[in-house]
Amino acid sequence: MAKRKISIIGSTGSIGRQALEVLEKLQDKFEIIGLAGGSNIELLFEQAERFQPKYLCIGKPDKQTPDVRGKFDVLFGESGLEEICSNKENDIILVAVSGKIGLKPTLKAIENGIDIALANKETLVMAGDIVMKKAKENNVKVIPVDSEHCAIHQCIKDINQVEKLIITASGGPFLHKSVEDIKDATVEETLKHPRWNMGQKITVDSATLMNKGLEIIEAHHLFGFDYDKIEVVVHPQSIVHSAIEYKDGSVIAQLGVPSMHIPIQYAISYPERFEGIKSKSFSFSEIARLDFEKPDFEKFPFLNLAYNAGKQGGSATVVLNAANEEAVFAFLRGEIKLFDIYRITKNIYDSSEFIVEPSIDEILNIDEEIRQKTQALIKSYVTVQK
Ligand code: MN3
Repeated sequence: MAKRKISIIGSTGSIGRQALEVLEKLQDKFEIIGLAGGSNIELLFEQAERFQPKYLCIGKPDKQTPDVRGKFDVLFGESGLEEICSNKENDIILVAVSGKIGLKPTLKAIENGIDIALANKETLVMAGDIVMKKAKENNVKVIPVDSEHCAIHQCIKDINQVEKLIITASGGPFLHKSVEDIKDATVEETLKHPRWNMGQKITVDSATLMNKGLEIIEAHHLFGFDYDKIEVVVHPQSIVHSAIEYKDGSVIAQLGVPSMHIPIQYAISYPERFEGIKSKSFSFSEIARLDFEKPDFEKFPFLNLAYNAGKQGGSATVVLNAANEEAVFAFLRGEIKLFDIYRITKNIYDSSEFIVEPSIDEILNIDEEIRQKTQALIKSYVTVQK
């Protein structure tokens, strides 16, 4: 069988690194066409030496960047990402960059008929309507890497018979802490996620449950379900990765140990399955118990805000995403408290006007405007606190 040709944009991030661990095991199944990394150039070169891609895209070259032209076809920055994603040699692109930088390259790949394994939430949160419409027009598969959506993707046989989607949430490090504890949470406490080892931004989002909020929006676009047909249930063990309920009341769930290797491998291999990196067989008796509970919407107000923004549609989710991200960065810099992330995001959200069907350029402009507006608000918070 011919090898499947793949490029990874964002190969030095958490998902990208784990994807290469998967691909190391599947060298007889895949050929790597392109790798693209951001600021971790040392790691990117290490990966390039090991996996020998045809194309190498360097996000932010500096004076220290060694000259590897001649060894690889070297591309740079955002235009380099778009070039890799326009290259029809690829059968599939793993979009593992974080943030809005994933949007345009993903669209390029879709326009060129290349399937997408999508690990970048912002692409759908910011422009889900446009992206999914284009994917349909170009007959392109968008396979989710996010573990919950990957689980739902695995459960669905006939989407027309599905009544609702049930997304599980681990609840993060503050699940059973009081509101008072959460208010004074340090960056360190917030970054201690009980189940998943991920990048910093998503780990903070998991602590506030904003990550789940973004995932509701992601699910709406990926599977075309109304928001009132998307339910969140807290499941601290993170063994049930999500579930669907069919019209007849039958529920199908996908289970597995919490490891991103599985959804990454599924997304790049679909519709096939390979043994790959699987280390041991799943054991119900070892797990012994699975707990479920309702999410606490008062303690985690981001959930409702995300449902509201999703139902509002258009640019509302762009505003939500940009304001939250800027506030999370300020929290990580120690400028604001954990609860301020919500306060600031809500303030920006409530004071913004939305447009119904924004174009990609409008989306990117709104994103930029909201970031500036949020940074200004953060400055005023910091001044007050001093
Ligand atoms: Mn997830």
